[in-house]
Amino acid sequence: MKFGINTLLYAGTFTDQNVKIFKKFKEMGFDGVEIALEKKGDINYGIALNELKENDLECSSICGLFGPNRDIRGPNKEYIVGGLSYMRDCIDACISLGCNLLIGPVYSAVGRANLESGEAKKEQWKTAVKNLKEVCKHAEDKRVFIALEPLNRFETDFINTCTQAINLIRDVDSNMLKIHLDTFHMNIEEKSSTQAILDAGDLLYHFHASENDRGAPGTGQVHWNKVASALKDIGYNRYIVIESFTPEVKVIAKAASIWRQTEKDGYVLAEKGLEFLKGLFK
Ligand code: LER
Ligand code: MN
Repeated sequence: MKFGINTLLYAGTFTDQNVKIFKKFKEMGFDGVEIALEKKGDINYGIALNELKENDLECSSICGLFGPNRDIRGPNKEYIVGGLSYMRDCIDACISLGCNLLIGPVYSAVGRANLESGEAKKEQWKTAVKNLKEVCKHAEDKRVFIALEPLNRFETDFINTCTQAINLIRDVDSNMLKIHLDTFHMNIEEKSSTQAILDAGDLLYHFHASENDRGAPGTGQVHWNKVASALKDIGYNRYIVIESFTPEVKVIAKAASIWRQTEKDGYVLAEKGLEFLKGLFK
């Protein structure tokens, strides 16, 4: 098992200035960094890769999040174009940073959660399948996997559960498309997080560790022993990335409804969470 940390804990828009933080991540004991890419051009990939190497870290994954004007499930054509081009940029970022995994809810805009008619939903499903097929061709050429993350009901009305993600992947029918599960979202949406992990099985390519209050893993109500045992059962040995947010990083605080501090700061949160996770998988 390898452990990573998502940059959203420290910066909404990750830029060249933020790479200085990698040294601290290494000192804390992380193996990798999950870089949240807001848009192409925010980071000089050469500088970031150099800083990762200097600190004996790797880029575990690129975290893709669609803002309001990027959305591949339609019907807005401009947003589809924006979403597809952003996904291609994320895949290219993966290549430049020596990683082979784009993760996150890259099927719809975060925060798009409405009551839709059955007909509208069916159309959106078809549109998402068509567009994911297209993006998967690019992913296949570049040998980059895409792991789709179900989100809770307040952040999307489209893919809330592992079963829905499996159905979408089945319809897209590409070997490049995989699943990414997050303990925070599973805790809200799944009947059983254990069952969701078992159902994902070999398709599980990425995992976010986040407490039920988005605080440090191990400090809240998530059933971590059951989660760990299910991950062991499916032979999961990829990255477990701590994903958490603080109110200081305004963009993501709004998107993920983070209104209060759960720890003194992001460093304490990451350190506490990592110590707990390492103990859990010892
Ligand atoms: C992204 O990984 C995630 O979990 C979302 O809830 C962020 O808004
Ligand atoms: Mn997540």
